[in-house]
Amino acid sequence: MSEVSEQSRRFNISGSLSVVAGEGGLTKIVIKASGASVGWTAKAEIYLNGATVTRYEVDGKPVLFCSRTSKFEVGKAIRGGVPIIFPWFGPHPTDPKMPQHGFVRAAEWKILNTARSSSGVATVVLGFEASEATRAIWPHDFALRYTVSLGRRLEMALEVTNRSNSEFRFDEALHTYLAVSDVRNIHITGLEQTEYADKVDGLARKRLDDAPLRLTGETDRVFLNTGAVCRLHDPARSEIAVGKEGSLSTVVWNPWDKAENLVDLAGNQWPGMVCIETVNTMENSITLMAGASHTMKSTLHLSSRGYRRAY
Ligand code: TA6
Repeated sequence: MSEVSEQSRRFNISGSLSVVAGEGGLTKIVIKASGASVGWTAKAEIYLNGATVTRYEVDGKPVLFCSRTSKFEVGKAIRGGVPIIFPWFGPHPTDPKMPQHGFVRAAEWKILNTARSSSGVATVVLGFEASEATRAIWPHDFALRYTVSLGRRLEMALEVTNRSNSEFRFDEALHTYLAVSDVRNIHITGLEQTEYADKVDGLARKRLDDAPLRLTGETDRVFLNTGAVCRLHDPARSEIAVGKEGSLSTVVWNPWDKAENLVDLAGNQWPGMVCIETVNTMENSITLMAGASHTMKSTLHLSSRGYRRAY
């Protein structure tokens, strides 16, 4: 029996969830949910490669961006959706040979559990654990559990457990690519008056003023010490709220014309996306005691007429 068919047998939920072969033959989980009471339908897809949520739609409207030129290959990060960054954010702090953004976004995760609630919410739990290979890169024992719940909102919770006998410090991110009509016409609220490190200006420390954040060129900002909900306002689409728990950093990124240097984001796709990432990095990195766990959660909610705001 193939790996996919064995996982289908164990984890499929009729009418809600199926394990199938996706792009490049990579295993993906397709999830459907609907709210009979108020008539919404939602769909999501998660690749076991990096436990990457690559698709999230509400009433047929896409919330996430995934590059048309993304690779779908074993050991390669997917360009789009919600890659998981752990245990360092950005370049490795000391070794330039190490992969950017850690090593779990290009690793194969395992399905631990699937379920559907009486209200129609479908949940998948994925896992990834330290191994000899990871300890050779990052000398700590850890376990990750990633819980994705699809209902009217998409909830993604990353739990890190320290299985070492000493504390360790780590960065983490849910590196969310949101779909927009044109990044030059959107604005983001929720980060007003917030300090940030500007990665396009030598990490200079700045503070946003009272105006909503509008992007006018390459933007790569690490907002710090903020637990705020961010709202993405797009004149051509419904508002998207990015809520979070257990996270004090928020990153806003669009490569603008530098995207042409990214083979998996080529073809002038950059106007169609903006990253609003749920993060812990820099002075918000997490120090975890031996045996302890920490959970960071990101929630995406597409506002549309007739629904009360989740936040
Ligand atoms: O989150 C923003 C960022 O750190 C940018 O600096 C840019 O490097 C982006 O991540 C994408 O990184 P990647 O390694 O996926 O090309």
